[in-house]
Amino acid sequence: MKFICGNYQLVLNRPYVMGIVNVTPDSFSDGGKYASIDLAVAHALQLVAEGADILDIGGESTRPGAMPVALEDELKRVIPVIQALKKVCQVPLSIDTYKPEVMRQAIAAGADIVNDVNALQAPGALEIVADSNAGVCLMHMQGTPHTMQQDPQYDDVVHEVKTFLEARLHAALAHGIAKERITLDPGFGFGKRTVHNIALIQQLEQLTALGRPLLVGLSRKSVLGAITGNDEQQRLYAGIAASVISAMKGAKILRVHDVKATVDALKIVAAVQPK
Ligand code: YH5
Repeated sequence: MKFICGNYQLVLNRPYVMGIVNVTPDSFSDGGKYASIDLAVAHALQLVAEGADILDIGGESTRPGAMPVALEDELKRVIPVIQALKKVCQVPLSIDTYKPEVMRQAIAAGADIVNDVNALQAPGALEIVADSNAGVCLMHMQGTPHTMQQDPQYDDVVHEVKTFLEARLHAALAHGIAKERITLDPGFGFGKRTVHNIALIQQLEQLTALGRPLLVGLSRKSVLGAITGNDEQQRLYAGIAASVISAMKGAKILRVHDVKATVDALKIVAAVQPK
């Protein structure tokens, strides 16, 4: 299944690994103005060396309860990182943002993919992506990052996620975004309890019926902690299991922190896939 993003055509004949690059705030006390940018670029190049197929650059945390980041601060973090990576790296660059102005400036700086946890629902977001040649990831979330984990409720989580993603896919198509430019994501941990996350993993195949590649982000997430009892720094093995299961259930892009471990695990999956 083909995914066109910027000047790249990804064939997705195997699961691709999207490495997570968090651009954390500048420290006041040490390192100076550019320290966090240099650290993010160095980390990104390390992930490419480990086998990342795509880099996902984010300047605002969307984890449960996280505080929003001002537009200007987010731009100051992510735009220099995209500009620097565009010069030295061969893989598609994704911008993890829900803010249309960040999308616009990131695309101008060379971003190939808009990864939006809000599925292009902000005013102007669909138009900005439509007016570019960027690929897009449309993700499901119930609520907002600030409140989403307070009381998530579903009658049928798989059906509701599927219906939402189908509606956002149609909205994107109606705005002139070609279907080959679109990926879909159930949004693990975004307004979901453990039971909801588990149901979505169990029935991931159902979402492949939407006809677009699935992107899955389970790396280090709370559902892995809920099942294993491990805190965030101790979720690598659980995350590898989740990536292997997702790949075997048809996920085409895996968004992970731990690229080398994931790449190795996926080689085993590929070796046993019927040809
Ligand atoms: C995603 O699933 N997730 S940011 C909480 C954690 C660990 C990690 C409690 N952006 C996704 O990674 N984009 C994020 O521990 C995403 N899909 C897409 N497309 C949250 C995150 C995290 C949150």
